[in-house]
Amino acid sequence: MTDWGKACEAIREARGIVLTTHCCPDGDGIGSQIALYHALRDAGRNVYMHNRDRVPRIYRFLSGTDHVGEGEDFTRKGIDLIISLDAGSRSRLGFSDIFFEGRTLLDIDHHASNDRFGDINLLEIKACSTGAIVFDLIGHLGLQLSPAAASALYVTVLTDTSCFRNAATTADAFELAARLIRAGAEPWPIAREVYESSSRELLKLLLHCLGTIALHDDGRSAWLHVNTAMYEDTGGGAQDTEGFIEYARSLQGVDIAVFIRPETQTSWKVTFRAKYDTDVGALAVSLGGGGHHHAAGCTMRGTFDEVQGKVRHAVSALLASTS
Ligand SMILES: [Mn+2]
Repeated sequence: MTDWGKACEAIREARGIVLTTHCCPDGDGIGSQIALYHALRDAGRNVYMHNRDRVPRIYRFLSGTDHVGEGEDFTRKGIDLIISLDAGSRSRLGFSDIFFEGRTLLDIDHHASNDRFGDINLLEIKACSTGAIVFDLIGHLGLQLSPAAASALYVTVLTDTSCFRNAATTADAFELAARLIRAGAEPWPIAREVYESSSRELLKLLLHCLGTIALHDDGRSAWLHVNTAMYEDTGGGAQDTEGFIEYARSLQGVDIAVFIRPETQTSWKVTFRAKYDTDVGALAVSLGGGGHHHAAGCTMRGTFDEVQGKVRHAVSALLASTS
């Protein structure tokens, strides 16, 4: 049972609210944040947005993104409620302890691996996106859904269903999309912004990345990576790599796709996608990360070869157990 009462009460009673999402934010994190911001702001509430990392370029067309603060420091006074959107654990937000001190933490998320890190947890594992939970929350709070908020929520559904293709693509997801369109979201312009506005740097980086494609496990796993040298060569960066992994999953016969990119100087971000029933969420958890059944990830320390070796071992073991 989802405890809407506690979440609504915390929001109604808060003096100041900050909305935040995970590091390297995606369309669901940003869209959920922007939508809830508009709904609360339109109701005259004292609400702010702050993330550790920048809003990716492809989401900056959403109205309100220029009000999103960034960086590890958040010094605004009078904030007594933090709302975390689309993050499965507190560490995914990327802030130090001081950010959380003396503030109530409301965790709104749909990741199966969510560790209930909030003082209040609004978790709907079956929701197609965190935005779908935000949509219901806006209704429970009796707030208005403006066209700007509807557009932001449409982005959450579009991106977390991989354009209405993956396992999250349910009748509920289509029904929500229809309601958002009736509330003012425009599917074609939004799809153009998100999927048809790539920079040249992104395409150059993709070219490098596709050159690394490797098949293992008798063609059941496909591997792609980028590295710092490729960023320097192309002018592209980590934020351009969202979706690269889909090229690995697109190969016939591939069950697990793996994408590896630098996270810091000594660690790597490893992303997993599954095409059939293999549980990459559990795989990511076993490697210290988390996520969904078909889409997950983790961060691992070491050299590229060390990290790739460990992950290859884990993927091979998982595929051997399911063949
Ligand atoms: Mn999500």
